[in-house]
Amino acid sequence: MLIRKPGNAPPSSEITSEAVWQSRRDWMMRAGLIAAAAGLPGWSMRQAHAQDAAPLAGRASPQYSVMDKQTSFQDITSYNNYYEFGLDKDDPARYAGKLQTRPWTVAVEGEVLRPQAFDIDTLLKLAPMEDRVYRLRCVEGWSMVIPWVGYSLANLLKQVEPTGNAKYVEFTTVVQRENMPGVRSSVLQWPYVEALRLDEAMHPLTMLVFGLYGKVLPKQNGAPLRLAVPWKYGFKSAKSLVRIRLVERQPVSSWMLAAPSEYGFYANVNPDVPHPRWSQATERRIGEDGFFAPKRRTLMFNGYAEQVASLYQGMDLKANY
Ligand SMILES: Nc1nc2c(c(=O)[nH]1)N[C@H]1C(S)=C(S)[C@@H](COP(=O)(O)O)O[C@H]1N2
Ligand SMILES: [Mo]
Repeated sequence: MLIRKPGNAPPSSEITSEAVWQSRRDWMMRAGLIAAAAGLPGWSMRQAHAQDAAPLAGRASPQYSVMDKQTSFQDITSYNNYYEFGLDKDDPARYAGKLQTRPWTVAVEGEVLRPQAFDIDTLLKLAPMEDRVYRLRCVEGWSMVIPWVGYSLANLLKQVEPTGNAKYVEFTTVVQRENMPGVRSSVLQWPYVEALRLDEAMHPLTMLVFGLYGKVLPKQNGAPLRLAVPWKYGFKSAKSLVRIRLVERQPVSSWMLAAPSEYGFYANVNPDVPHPRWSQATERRIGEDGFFAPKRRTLMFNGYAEQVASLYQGMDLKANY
């Protein structure tokens, strides 16, 4: 088990090394200035600006952090899936700059006693921010280790008081047609919709994320707030949330609509259940494993079995993929 136990927590400087940060940022700024001086438009300049994010402090949360080597900020923010901005891995970093993240409200509604529209500035203060290092395993076969900043989604769900009829939680993400070149394509149905069972949504590991590496979340990673559900494939961790609805029946997600035999509702990381077109037994850690590196074994529930396996007791995880 690779979860940190309380007592051997690393100093928070290890989680967010400001010195490393600063020097990387300086380098990027200089690279950006050189690009501008050379008359090079675009990508490198935008990269430089994208790193100019405001700090967002959290307290270290060793009990919910893994000890794996953290993926670099550069890789986390330049190798993305955010289909609203395009299908290529560098499209989100290239185009997400136009995303408008203020004003921003999140409607929390449905089977709740106190439905409410939360302003982003209210959500930023709703619970203490925590630094949590999570694994992210994409269904495509790559993985990263990301130091998120945020808090358990349960903090928000408790505020609205779910009724006895609430069994599932549906997450809807933003559509800004004029700012999102990818939504002209019909690879997925927009808005991007994901969902969890209520007990999964209430699990303390399920995180509402506002930042990474001690900074406000970059737009390509789902600003101003997104989910992180570390024991499920990455597509469950919906970005740029605008609505959270508690419902009685299991919602149909965008990925289930697009390819029901490939993407199920549960989408728990499971090395024993292959995707119909490829194995899920191994993965490539971005920034560490080259294409010729020995295969890294994928862990059941992405290594979080100790915390979450009990949620699925008695369930056939091959049928409920
Ligand atoms: N709205 C939205 N959320 C999304 C996606 C997307 O295309 N649109 N892609 C998902 C997928 S497939 C993954 S692997 C993760 C990637 O998160 P990251 O770019 O922060 O690493 O975001 C998920 N959330
Ligand atoms: Mo993914």
